[in-house]
Amino acid sequence: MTVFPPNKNTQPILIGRNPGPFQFLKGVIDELRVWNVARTQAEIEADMNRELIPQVVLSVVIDIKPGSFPNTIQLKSAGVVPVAILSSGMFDATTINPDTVRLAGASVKMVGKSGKSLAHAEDVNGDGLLDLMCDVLTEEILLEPGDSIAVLEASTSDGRKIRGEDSVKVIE
Ligand SMILES: [Ca+2]
Ligand SMILES: [Ca+2]
Repeated sequence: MTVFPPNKNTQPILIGRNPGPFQFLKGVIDELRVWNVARTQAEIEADMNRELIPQVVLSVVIDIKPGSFPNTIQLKSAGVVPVAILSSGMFDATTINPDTVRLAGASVKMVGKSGKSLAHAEDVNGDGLLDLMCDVLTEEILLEPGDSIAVLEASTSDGRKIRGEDSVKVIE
């Protein structure tokens, strides 16, 4: 790719066009980026080899307090809130890294000396696909009384992002 103009000046930046006689690039320009610092060859190469489009976040179905409704969250309780992340034909919830799970900011409770996340695979909704059951710490939940939606975000072990939400009834 030709960088033009090569020197610092007050000329407008041209992209896909020559500064002289009107001459336009015959082609397509994609993933254009402008930096306010000079970049090294290595940095440019690293970017070229990396996925630059924003990562697609996969929407998944979650069930806070499986088998129960409304999904009451009592903020001052010291316990945990169980949440199931459901698998589908498109998505295997057991590929989620439990350490990355955040339900309204709250992480999965850790147990044991090695700090293992309190999560396990279980077919919560009886569709034959194993889902991921997690117990998140109530004290970490960033919701207020009256809030009606809780969002869960997590990543799979291969780095894909997922997001799901469920209704909640938040009380003091
Ligand atoms: Ca529920
Ligand atoms: Ca299931």
